[in-house]
Amino acid sequence: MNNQLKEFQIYLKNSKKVIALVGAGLSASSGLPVFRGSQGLWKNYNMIDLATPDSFYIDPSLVWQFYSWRRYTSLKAQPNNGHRALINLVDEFKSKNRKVLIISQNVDGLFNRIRPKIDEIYDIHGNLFTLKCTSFLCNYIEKNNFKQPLTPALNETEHEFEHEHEIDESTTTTTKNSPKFHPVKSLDESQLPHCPICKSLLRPGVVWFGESLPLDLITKIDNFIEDEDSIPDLVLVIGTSGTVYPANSYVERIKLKGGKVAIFNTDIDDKIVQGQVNDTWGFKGDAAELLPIALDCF
Ligand code: BJW
Ligand code: ZN
Repeated sequence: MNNQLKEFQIYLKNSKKVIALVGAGLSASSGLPVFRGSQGLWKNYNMIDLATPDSFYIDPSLVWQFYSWRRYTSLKAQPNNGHRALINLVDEFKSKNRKVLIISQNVDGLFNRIRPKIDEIYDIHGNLFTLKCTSFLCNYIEKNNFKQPLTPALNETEHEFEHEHEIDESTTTTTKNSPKFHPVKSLDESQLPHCPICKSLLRPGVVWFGESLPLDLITKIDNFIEDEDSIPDLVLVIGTSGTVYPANSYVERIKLKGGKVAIFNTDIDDKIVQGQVNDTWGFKGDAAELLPIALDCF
């Protein structure tokens, strides 16, 4: 067994308090695209440019088509062994009365497909299957809405996904028709999802740039990290670029408290992988393959 892995497993086995920060890379091998880099495109739009209140305000039709596609791809995807390994870690720690918290930036709901409710997993960026009313005067929120398509006009996103890997017979060459090559439909606001109470436009229950994260979760995370009676031993940083605040700030805060870091990512600095960075392990590769091995040490 590789020395780094052995050392990490001994440390994990003796840890009393562990946090995992999860990003899109965990769901990559379930077939869901990440946000940044060459994979982070949808119909030639940069995915992160669509994750803003301004985009929705300017063009709700465009943003709803994007999220309808995200809902559909997430529903079609299956959780992978990385999700399962993390749930096993939660169970293992709870059974030994140790503390564990999974902070997930993913909105795909894949953990919940394994087990509907896990108190130790916080979806800090919301969930694709939650719908919220856009009216300031209305507090309508619907959770676990898996209806697809949400409206008849949003149907086409499914159709496009089904044909993503079609063979283009007109040119007799095999093309991997990415969804980015399909034009966006122009939909009237009346064709988008509306609030059953006040009839205003509904929006996806996710956290966009410039929006506040759920305050209850932020407070619980702060308390978990700052509790002076039990300092975090370790943070697992899984499939995230660590570019988004406040999620990225947790790693630094845990380090400052003396916690060690273990990174699971397809793209890691060589120095980290070679064990040349203090208190940091780096495991380079697919998180869905690495986690079941690395976390299997109890
Ligand atoms: C693999 C792999 C495999 C691949 N195995 N690994 C200036 C102006 C305005 C705002 C700000 C500003 N400066 C800072 C801010 C705050 C802002 C922010 O952080 N901006 C930065 C970009 C600069 N943050 C916010 O606005 C947050 N709210 C907030 O802070 O409120 C207070 C405040 C407001 C205003 C100003 C200041 C403070 C809210 C952030 C919400 C982020 N929302 C999104 C969209 C959610 C809905 C949706 O999914 O559509 O969340 S953005 C997007 O990024 C999404 C993700 O959860 C998040 C993180 O991305 P992630 O998961 O890291 O994905 P990638 O693609 O970046 O990385 C994937 C990684 O996986 C890579 O490393 C790969 O190598 C790896 N990988 N395959 C393992 N198989
Ligand atoms: Zn409403």
